[in-house]
Amino acid sequence: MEVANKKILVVGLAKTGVACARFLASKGAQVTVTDMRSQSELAGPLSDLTGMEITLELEQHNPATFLASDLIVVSPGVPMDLPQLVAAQQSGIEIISEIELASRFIDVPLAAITGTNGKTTTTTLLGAIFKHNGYHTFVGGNIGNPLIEMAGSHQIVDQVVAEISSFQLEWINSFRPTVAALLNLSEDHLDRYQSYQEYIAAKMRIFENQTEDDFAVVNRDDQLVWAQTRNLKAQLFPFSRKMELQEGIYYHDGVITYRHNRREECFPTAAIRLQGVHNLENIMAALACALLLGCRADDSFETVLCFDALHHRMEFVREVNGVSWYEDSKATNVGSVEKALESFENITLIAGGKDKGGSYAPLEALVRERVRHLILIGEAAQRMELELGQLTDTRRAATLEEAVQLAAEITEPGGTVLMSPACSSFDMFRDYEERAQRFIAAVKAL
Ligand code: UMA
Ligand code: ADP
Repeated sequence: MEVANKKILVVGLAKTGVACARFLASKGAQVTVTDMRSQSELAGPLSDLTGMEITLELEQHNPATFLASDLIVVSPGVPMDLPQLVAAQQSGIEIISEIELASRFIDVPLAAITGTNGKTTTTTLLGAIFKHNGYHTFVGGNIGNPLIEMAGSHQIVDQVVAEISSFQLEWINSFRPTVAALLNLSEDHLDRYQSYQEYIAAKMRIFENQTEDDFAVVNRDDQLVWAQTRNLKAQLFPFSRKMELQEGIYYHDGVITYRHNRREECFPTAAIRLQGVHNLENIMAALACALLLGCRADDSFETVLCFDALHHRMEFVREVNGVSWYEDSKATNVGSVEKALESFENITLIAGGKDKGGSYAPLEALVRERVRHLILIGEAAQRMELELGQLTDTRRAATLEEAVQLAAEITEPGGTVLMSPACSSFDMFRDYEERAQRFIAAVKAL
């Protein structure tokens, strides 16, 4: 792709915008960056562009600039229905996402992981497997570092592992992973999409440009995922915890079995450190991607055995007076909370935060069976109480610290206090990490 001397507009100036602007300017493009935030709010990102010839349009998105561009590169946080983007699209101007731009400059195999939950865990594990197999591996995407950083660097890379969100898939047109994995689907981001179907359609685009030379690693046990896979062009490579597969990877009776083209590899799971059935799924998906892309079975499984849970994903904090405290701040949707509730009994659940618009009804049975006390915080508290409040002892707390105090008072010895919010954190905290740290501090202070 030739970008030199092209007029390119980068929309959004956070991590993605900075990385795209730097890359495009270094390739000789005429770059303009636009962001709704003010110069003072953007001091950090702007300092990363110091000394570069880049035009800034801040505090507004000028429609004329959109219409005068040869190409527009959109950050994931910018909604598709932004009127200026709609107008530019109608005028036939090419609009792409950062992963689309990056993929045009990547000429090594790309393993891309999506799904509502488990992306970061699976991406991190897969990256570690490739590295242990001796590959120069770049791990990036939604996990935190834009893929375009790799295209712009001079490091040697022979394998890319990318965590991919639905937002990033919105503006692709040739993005084509060698192996793409879809871990699961459940309601999320309904504050951004008009419908659940629209969210699913965005996720499915990860397979859109694959051919029969590529692989689609998909969750055979997730009926919604499986139902979407009928017309994929790539070779289907399912994973399952529930059924034996002739072609694919499955778990049965303490053993993961990988079968591909009459090759079989078996991995006993007893010594794996990652807990929870959902992590078994993440491990199978990562092993499938790795082995399909040429990794050795023994080195790959060695990595799995050494791999610990990432922070803020069902993490043990401490035990106080016979009560175990767990922090699961990264559980920002109902699907992840389901897995957390399946992992414990006799639970005091601290939940709530910024409502993403989905239904809490999928939690009903688990709340009835396993949650003794429900403590609700944040903007979503009222709606969660309406949907779940009649199923168990339900209370409200004004702050996370108050919720921790209340949980300490009412949880019986032998019980588990679990902070697994089912919501994003932005109503009360900077992000899920700050929510996690505040919870940990309050629990340590007990
Ligand atoms: N903005 C505008 N106009 C708009 C909307 C936003 O100018 O109409 C501006 C904002 O003022 C801000 C910028 O656009 O300055 C926001 O950009 P961004 O939200 O895309 O932020 P980045 O820092 O570039 O982060 C993005 C991903 N963010 C989102 O998808 C919301 C990061 O995923 C990702 O790590 C990063 O690119 C690198 O690829 C975060 C995330 O929350 C972790 N992802 C969601 C999730 O995991 O649930 C999908
Ligand atoms: P993502 O990057 O998709 O948000 P993470 O690996 O960060 O995924 O995990 C986010 C939340 O989802 C955590 O609460 C974690 O315990 C839970 N989780 C991890 N893997 C899965 C899975 N395969 N299915 C459901 N929940 C999962």
